[in-house]
Amino acid sequence: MWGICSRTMGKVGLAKPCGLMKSCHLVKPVSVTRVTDRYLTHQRGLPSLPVPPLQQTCERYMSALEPIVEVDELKQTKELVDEFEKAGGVGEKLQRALEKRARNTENWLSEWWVQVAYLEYRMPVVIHSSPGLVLPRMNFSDKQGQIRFAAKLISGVLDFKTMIDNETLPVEYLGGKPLCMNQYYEVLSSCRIPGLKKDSIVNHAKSSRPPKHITVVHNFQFFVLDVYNSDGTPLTADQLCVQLERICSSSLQTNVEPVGILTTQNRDSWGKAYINLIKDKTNKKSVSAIQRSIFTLCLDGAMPRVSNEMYRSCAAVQMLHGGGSRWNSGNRWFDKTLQFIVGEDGTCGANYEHAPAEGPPIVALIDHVVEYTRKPEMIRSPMVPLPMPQKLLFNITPEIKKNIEEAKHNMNILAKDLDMKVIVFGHFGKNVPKAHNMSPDAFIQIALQLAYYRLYRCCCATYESASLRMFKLGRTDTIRSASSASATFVKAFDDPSKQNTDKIDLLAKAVNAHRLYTNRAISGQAIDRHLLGLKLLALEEKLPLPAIFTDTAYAKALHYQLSTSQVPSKTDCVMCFGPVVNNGFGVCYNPMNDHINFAVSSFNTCEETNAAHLAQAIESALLDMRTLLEQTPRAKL
Ligand code: COA
Ligand code: HC5
Repeated sequence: MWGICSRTMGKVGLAKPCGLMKSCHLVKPVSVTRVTDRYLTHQRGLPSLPVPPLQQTCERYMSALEPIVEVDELKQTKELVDEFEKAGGVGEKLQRALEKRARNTENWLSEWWVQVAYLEYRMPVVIHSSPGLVLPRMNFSDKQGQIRFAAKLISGVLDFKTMIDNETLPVEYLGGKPLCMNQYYEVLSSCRIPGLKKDSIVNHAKSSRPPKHITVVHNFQFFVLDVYNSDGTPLTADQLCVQLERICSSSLQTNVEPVGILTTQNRDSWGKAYINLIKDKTNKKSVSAIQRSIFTLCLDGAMPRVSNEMYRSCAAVQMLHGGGSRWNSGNRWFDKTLQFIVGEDGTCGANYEHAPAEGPPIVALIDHVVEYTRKPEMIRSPMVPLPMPQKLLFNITPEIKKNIEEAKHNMNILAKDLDMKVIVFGHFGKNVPKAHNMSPDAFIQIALQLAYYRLYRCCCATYESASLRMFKLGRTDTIRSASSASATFVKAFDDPSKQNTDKIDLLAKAVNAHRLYTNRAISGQAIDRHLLGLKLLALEEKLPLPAIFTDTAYAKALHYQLSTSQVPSKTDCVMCFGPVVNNGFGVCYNPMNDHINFAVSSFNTCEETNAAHLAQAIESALLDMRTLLEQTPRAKL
């Protein structure tokens, strides 16, 4: 599904996506600007996503193919590309139409992107689309601790929500440029809705009566919990604790049909089952309460105890899919944009449905929540009687029961197929590359290239997410990390006939090429989303699909055996996602100053891939690259 696009940026780097804390307001003082104007003023000031020049994309596309396709194939593709871009050719026509679309829309790409990458994508959201996020292990190991922490967590989210509602979120920056803040308004009170051919998203935050409740799920049973008092103040953590206790004690039975597991299905199957489910009025009301809620809190049952060494990998699995129907996969509503997960043993994290937003805004919210929960106990509250949280009822017909059984079966196959390895690379973090005047992200990406090459003796199409949030409503483009420079470096690295001074020169070239690609990508000058736009226009206009898009080289370019993403956080979190092709890896990393968290995933059904092997190879590549830098006298770095 990520068969789609790319981008760049300067050495200044991203104001950490959690840059909420470090950035400042762009807007005028509140006294002269109405609160609701702030956001609009900021958004209007953002540039529109450009349409890159056609020739530039064609040229860069050819370069991107070099390390991943054979020479003869490249020659053939060159002919197709020349034909496509020639004066008066179909490429020019599509380019003009794309430029027109760009003039007439706020962002020529974003709506298309949400449709193509998410809502029309029919694989289950679980593993294939929704990322997981693991928080540092919390200091509790029983039900009481679980409830207390969950209560604080709810308070923390409501505290962040106040900033969203008041539009007082500090603007974030990337490379010194302000970023689009729209995604923050899409993550709360929203939900994906399954359809027969494509899904949709509803966002109730913008309704005239925005929701005041969250949904809590415990032992597969859903509850509506009002989190605001009638005067509009949020319930205190103490009050929330009382309410969560009431929820837990009224959902002790475990032999309940796990309706939530339906959301793990392939989207077309779920779309059908959904229509059937909500035929019943009670079911419809219950589903609507979940969809409208601010977010979902999953109070998970205990998972099997594991060694410290295995802990993070198991926690990542719990956040990504819940462990199958025997464990917590039914204790979810995977269509919900934001689900917080609190386990009984201190394992905490989140799972989010990706369509409405990228990782960084979610991580900023979570960083805020974690900081909030670390503050000493908050205000004691007067114990006014609170209404009993309302349990959501479901009438399970034989057909729904059958759908649940199918969903359980498929979820268990999927869960069994996921191979996940989390490592904390503790030898260094951003500090070492920085000391050698190299971009840490580029350094890590080149290490991934080296690790992959060492295992497979070839380079593969590699995807790295690049933020397009410098532009109004911007989402992402692709940084293609496999370049000619990276290929030359990885081939030379273990070659005993090469001098270290040459290797270090090749490393610097590879790192710089990556940083250059990054700079281009984040400024809207990468190739993948542009090519996608041209292709989608041809489809929309019902034109014959240009040959460059049916070419095998294009298919190879989009078969990302390495699907990667840097997602930094202030808190020591592990972010994770699944591979995007059956014989590939998902690699999500969080570079801190002195260590790097990696989550590597692959599928067990593919015999050639093994998450732990790649994780081990990444560790060795990083260490060997550092040794090279440290052993070799500094040349012209
Ligand atoms: N010498 C010394 N320091 C350098 C350097 C160099 N040559 N190049 C960069 N640095 C510094 C930066 O100034 C920055 O410093 P900081 O830690 O004080 O902020 C730091 O190293 C990190 O920079 P770098 O590693 O180059 O990466 P980046 O932060 O610019 O991030 C991307 C690169 C691609 C990850 C980023 O542009 C991006 O797009 N992020 C969003 C990704 C995303 O959305 N992921 C989730 C998708 S759902
Ligand atoms: C909480 C971490 C989320 C990271 C999710 C992510 O990186 O998603 C990518 C989004 C994009 O448009 O590039 C897709 N990817 C997982 C396939 C890399």
